[in-house]
Amino acid sequence: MTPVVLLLLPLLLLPGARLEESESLPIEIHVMNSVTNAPAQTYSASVVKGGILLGAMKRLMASNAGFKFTFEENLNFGPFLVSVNGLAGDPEDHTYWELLVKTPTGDTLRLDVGIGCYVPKAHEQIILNFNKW
Ligand code: B12
Repeated sequence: MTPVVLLLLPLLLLPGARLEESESLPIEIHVMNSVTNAPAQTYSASVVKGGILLGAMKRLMASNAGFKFTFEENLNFGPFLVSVNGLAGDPEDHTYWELLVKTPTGDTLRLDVGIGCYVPKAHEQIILNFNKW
């Protein structure tokens, strides 16, 4: 073993010196449509503790659970959610995907940031709601 490895070995063996594994928090993603009132779809997803909603959505899409979405980068505010499960918002129709969250206490709030900035908490229900502005 090289002297460097020998020096680092005690650090690696100390429990406190190990890197913490990222904790995964369960969340739900609901897809709703306030324009047509189509039945809602619910997906179980997970987000890394402190991680952004976009990451949870990408992971859910990659898991082939039947959920897909697209987004566009906005220079000022980051990713803008354009379509969910093949349905896209359309500025001409004044439709868009609204972001809501139902907290464990039952309140439904409108997110004040987009999917690239919102950090979900454990057991939150994220609602992607097709709506009109
Ligand atoms: C009008 C408006 C909308 C309209 C835009 C449609 C349209 N074609 O006009 C609609 C209703 C779609 C909308 C939606 C949302 N909005 Co908005 N919106 C605005 C507002 C009042 C004016 C934007 C504008 O016309 N600017 C003038 C034009 C000329 O500039 P522009 O760069 O081309 O504008 C575009 C972007 O602003 C973009 N846009 C609008 N909102 C958002 C939000 C996000 C996260 C992104 C990435 C882009 C984006 O759409 C505009 C038109 O293309 C701003 C307030 C502000 N001060 O800018 C909030 C604002 C940008 N919106 C905001 C938010 C939070 C949202 C939502 C996330 C709300 C929600 N919970 O659903 C959603 C986006 C969800 C998604 N699908 O990703 C926040 C963003 C804060 C942040 N740091 O992320 C702002 C700053 C308001 C605020 N203070 O809370 N919004």
